[in-house]
Amino acid sequence: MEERLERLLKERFGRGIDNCTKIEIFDALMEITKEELNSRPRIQGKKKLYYISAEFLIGKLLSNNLINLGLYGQVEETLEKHKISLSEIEEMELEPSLGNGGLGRLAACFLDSIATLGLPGDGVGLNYHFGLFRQEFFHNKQKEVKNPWISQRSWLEKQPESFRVPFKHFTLRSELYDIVVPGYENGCNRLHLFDLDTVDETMVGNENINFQKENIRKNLTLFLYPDDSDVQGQLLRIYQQYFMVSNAAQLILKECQEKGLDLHRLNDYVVIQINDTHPSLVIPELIRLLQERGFTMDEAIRVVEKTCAYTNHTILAEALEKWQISYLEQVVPHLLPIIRELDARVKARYSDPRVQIIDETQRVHMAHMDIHYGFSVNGVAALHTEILKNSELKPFYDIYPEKFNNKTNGITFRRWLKYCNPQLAALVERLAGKDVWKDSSQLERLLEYRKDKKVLDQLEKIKRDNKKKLCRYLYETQNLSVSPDSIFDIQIKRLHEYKRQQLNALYVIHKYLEIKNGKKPQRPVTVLFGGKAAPAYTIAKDIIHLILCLQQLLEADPEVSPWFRVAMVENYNVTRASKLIPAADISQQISLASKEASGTGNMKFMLNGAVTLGTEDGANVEIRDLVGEDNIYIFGKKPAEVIRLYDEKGYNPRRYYENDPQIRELVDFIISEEVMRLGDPVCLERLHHELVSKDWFMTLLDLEEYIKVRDQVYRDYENRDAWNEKALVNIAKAGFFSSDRTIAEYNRDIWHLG
Ligand code: 26Q
Repeated sequence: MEERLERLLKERFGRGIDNCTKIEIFDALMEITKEELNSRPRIQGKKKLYYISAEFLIGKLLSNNLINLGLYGQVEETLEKHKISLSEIEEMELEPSLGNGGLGRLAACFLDSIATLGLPGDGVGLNYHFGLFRQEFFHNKQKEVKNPWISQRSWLEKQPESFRVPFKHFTLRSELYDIVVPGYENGCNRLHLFDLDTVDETMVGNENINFQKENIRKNLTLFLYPDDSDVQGQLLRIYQQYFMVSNAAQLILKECQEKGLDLHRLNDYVVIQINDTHPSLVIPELIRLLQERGFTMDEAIRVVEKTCAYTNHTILAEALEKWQISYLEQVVPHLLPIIRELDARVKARYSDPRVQIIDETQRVHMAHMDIHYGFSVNGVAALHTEILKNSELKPFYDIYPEKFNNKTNGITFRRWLKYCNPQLAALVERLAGKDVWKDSSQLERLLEYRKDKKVLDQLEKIKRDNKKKLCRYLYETQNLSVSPDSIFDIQIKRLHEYKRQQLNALYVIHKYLEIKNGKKPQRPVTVLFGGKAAPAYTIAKDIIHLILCLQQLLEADPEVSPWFRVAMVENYNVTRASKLIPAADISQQISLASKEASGTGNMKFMLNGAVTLGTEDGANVEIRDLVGEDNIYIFGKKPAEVIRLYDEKGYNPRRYYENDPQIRELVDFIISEEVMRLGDPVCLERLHHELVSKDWFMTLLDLEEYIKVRDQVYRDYENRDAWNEKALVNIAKAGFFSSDRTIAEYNRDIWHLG
């Protein structure tokens, strides 16, 4: 490796390793890695998966690719000889932000596992030039700035493919860029990202993310939609979705035709996984393209419905996509006869208005189309799938019980342990064997050591080292000073009311007031937040504002800051996640029960030895069942009670606010003089009013118990051996949450590849 690197650097820059800049070394390593990637075999098989997704939150790729290629150690050693650390070189890589959060990161973990299991399966998505915005804090508020990530040095490789995508008023010609996806010690698949060569990056100003929504040719792939709360520019979203799926469908048919396959048996050779409803238009588009190739409507429908499978990621009604027919007519009028035909067939069979594709108000329900015209519908955690079957999608479950199945999410252990926590990875390898990277169930072998004081002390030391590293990083990048001797209590995820960062903030207020009243904690605590809010999601931004004001208030208070600190990490992304998670003691997973489909951060924390403080929601339920009540802290109303409260409209926050003086004190602190002095009274008043008069996600309902249990967590932390044992049990039981397991289940129950 050393020779190869030296040779390349000399060739390219005329200098050796010792005289090259970090960016030059990065360039050379990327080139070597690309050569290696392209020399690995493409994974082949009779049947191929196309995982279509509007998001692939892949993160930086250099280290990940080196690990999967088995070259990480060699490169690290070579650089070390020259007193360079691979992590410094890695900083040169820009992180692509091609996803919002969980759904996009899941797609990235899945690609890793699909290739690792040797299954033929490619991802298909869009090449957003700026992806999701970069978050900056300014006057205690979130500011959105554009995030260009494509430079001369990128993993994208231009492909010869190009397709014509027809819209109402014009036809666009696509371009295709591929990113090679290596399996861990296995062959490669690909991520296909479609783009347009007419996209004009100069449409976007320097210090903002504004652009004209009209000129599709110039703006189609500029940005990723920052979630569902941005109601502006819905037409552009439809343009993006159709562009993505038309290209995907044409690519699929082209690959089949090149192999000389009989399209009437498409489902023997192809399976399409529809990642949430964002790619749902692939169903009518594929039907249209098959009709162009001589199929009757009946024939086309018959084969498409055996080819497409749908994954649901949410039960929030407001996040389910429903498009006005009039909007679709303005963008893709040629799909409407097909969508109307699909709807007519449903209406002829079922009179229940809840299962129609086109409703009385002329909106097209994308999920309904997927369920009627796909062969599989899956939820992403056991509880989530049960809620889909028994309430959210019950009328569909009654019609098609055989289509419904659960696939509990997972994460790739290569990135979320081996790469991000090398010390723990080494200990795990030593205790459980090197096979863990391919067989995650081996982690259970750690259980033998649950009473082994030496191992428990090693765990404690590794955690402290990771905290120290994080402290250094936070200081260098954001000028935040926190102490590695404090408890690290972390909530990192997109800002959303249902995820309840506001509940965490109310606890911070509780602790602040307690310390001001002379009650100091036994040990200092550092509360870390991280997460972006959708630019149009006002209350989510108000919650960020509150957290940042609290950070400033506590920081400036010499009575409080030695004991209790709060910090919000700027621009939370995959890179920052991989630094925060290994340093966590406590993992905050406090969504309102029934609302978080699964969560995957919860799994990453567990794998890295953090203990969960969470509600009975999403995959937290499965974590609890695996580790047992002693090794997790569960609080709050249960899913069934919450669902009942919604059904009966039985929750009124004002009752809690008025009847419980402690709750009132905490909520009113949001608009206290201390906080109002630091912040924007409009935002703080609005948040206060929201909590008292609406509180749609029932923060106040769980507040009292949350405080009680969280206080208990801090007390239990003081019994260091017992706590380290909890950490060990969490790591040992995390094997189930490997995305290799998830993908093996998708393949066994849905895809049937190879
Ligand atoms: C919808 C319409 C218009 C514009 C944007 C959207 C949109 C964009 C992104 C809707 C939803 C998303 C993202 C959803 C998401 O990330 N869901 C998460 O998926 C994870 C993986 O399954 C789960 O673990 C999380 O519980 C779930 O919240």
